[in-house]
Amino acid sequence: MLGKFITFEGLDGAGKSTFIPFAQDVISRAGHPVVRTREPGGTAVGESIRKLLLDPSAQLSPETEALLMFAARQQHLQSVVLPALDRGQYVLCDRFTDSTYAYQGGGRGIPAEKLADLETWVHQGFQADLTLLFDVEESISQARLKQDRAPDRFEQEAAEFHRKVRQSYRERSIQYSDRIRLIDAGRALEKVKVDVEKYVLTIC
Ligand code: T5A
Repeated sequence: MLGKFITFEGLDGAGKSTFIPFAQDVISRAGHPVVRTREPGGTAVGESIRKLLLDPSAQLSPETEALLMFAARQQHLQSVVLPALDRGQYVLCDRFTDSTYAYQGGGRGIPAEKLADLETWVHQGFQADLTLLFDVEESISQARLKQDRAPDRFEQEAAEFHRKVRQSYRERSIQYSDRIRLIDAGRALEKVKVDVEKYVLTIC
């Protein structure tokens, strides 16, 4: 692969969307072409799946939820991410497979081995070059979520769900310390930016 794949992870409202444009600027200034995308989504099919997954009225079992995440991911990887990397672009992705382990694994209780089977099938060995994990207490991330729109299906989950998701993320950051950089996202924006720039520049 000529390009680099950087993923952004964390609880809903942790600050991913705030810092992705900043990371994009850092990479552009370093002279690399960069594109942004997201999961679930990033393709027409993926965005349709996203609507279903986030719809609070959708009655989905945890297994259906996980399979839909990986279905959207398969489409996204093959038609957007891998071609962009082949062209030498830096791809910034708002959420990726760590979200599935954290939300469907940690939050919903699907065993990691089942998710790993799907990951093996869909990823075929592919991994992010760098993952920035925006770590923040669930009470802070919940308070940051936009008040001007109704919560989606994940945002409306109880605090205990978000606590388990965070715990799962933190465990993965230890297990995959070669790739995942944990950033204390509970601090002021300017302090978080310093870490984002520092870590992004390590692969520029
Ligand atoms: N999902 C996704 C799964 O369950 N499994 C999967 O495999 C995948 C891929 C997708 C949902 O799907 C689930 C997880 C998600 O619930 P999403 O589009 O990623 O949803 O939505 P959210 O994570 O909910 O995205 P948000 O935009 O709501 O949250 P962000 O991007 O983390 O937060 P952001 O940047 O919008 O910040 C929220 C607010 O906080 C402020 C910002 O200005 C903003 O107002 N803020 C700060 N304020 C003070 N100090 C700081 N340091 C701040 N950082 C941000």
